[in-house]
Amino acid sequence: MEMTMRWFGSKFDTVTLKQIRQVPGVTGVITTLYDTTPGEVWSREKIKALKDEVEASGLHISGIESVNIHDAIKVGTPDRDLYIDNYIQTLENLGLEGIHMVCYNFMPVFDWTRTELARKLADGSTGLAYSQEAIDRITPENMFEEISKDSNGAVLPGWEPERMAKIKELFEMYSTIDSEKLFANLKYFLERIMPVCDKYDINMAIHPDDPAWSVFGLPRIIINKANILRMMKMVDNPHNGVTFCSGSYGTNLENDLPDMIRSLKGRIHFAHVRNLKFNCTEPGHLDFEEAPHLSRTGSFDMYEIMKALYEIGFDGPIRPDHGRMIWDEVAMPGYGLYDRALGATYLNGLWEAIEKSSTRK
Ligand code: DNO
Repeated sequence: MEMTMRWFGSKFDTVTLKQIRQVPGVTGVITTLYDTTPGEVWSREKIKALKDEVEASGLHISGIESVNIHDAIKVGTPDRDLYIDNYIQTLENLGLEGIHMVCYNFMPVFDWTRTELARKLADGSTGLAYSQEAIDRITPENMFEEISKDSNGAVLPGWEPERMAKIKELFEMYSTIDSEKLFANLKYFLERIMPVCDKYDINMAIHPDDPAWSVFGLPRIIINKANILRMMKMVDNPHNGVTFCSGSYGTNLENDLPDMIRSLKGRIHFAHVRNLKFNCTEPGHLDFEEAPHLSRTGSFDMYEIMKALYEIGFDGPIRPDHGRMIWDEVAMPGYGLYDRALGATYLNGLWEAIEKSSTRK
């Protein structure tokens, strides 16, 4: 595996490449052209400029998170082919610049969904949190307003104001889409992009829906083992793979994370590893917060997760996922420097221990 950190670009991120370069063991960044809109072609020049900037810092681009999918593709409207053509062009330009991993998601309307971006945790830090009771009380529009208040001025990925301004329209667009249609539209999209992925050896890594169930009545399909295996099979090409995100699949406690990892051998192209702490697991009152990475501070056994990745021979990029805000840092919620650097160091430590004890056998 290669340890990486997500970086949103110098115009958008409070964390610098220089800082990332100094986190022990981090050699690459996962980045994006954050000011492009879904459906737009990424020019080779812009990709090259981003690559040059990253490489000048002593790091390299380990993958893209995300090249977002236009709603026409998810909904399957008649103009979807035009947007798929643009996506193919973007993939080609990335391939020509030597970038081989692309993370994306197929979630309708919202990307990840949390009800709080700055819940005060017991140690005085703040972190992202989800409460079912809060979701049941609010409308999608209110949620956007609530969330923006705590965003520290940052534009959150998947929650861009221009997009949220059209939220009613978006819900309308998806009104006839159920899980089966979403699966069919995903299949159509994947079948069309596989040839360019084969040509440039680009691993597509679908991100799970977070949380791993339907929210506000919208269908969500990348939520459990059965559905991802169905997705792998429906377009059975090694370039059709997944981002294994422990914090997203882990929202549903029925998901056995190490078992899911083992069942996806060869198809995990990217890993997001983080912990959650469940305060209440009763349906209807479900409540969790994003804990520090360390196993005993949350509900997951991070050693078992890393061990499963090691055992399947995972060799793609991995990144610590959302961090808390600690030490008075002001940054994009989930994406400050300090707690993610602690996460990277802890995950590197687990990996080293797993690797060494396994060679000794
Ligand atoms: C949240 C992220 C997601 C992820 C997208 C991938 O912090 O993990 O926003 O980047 O779902 O397209």
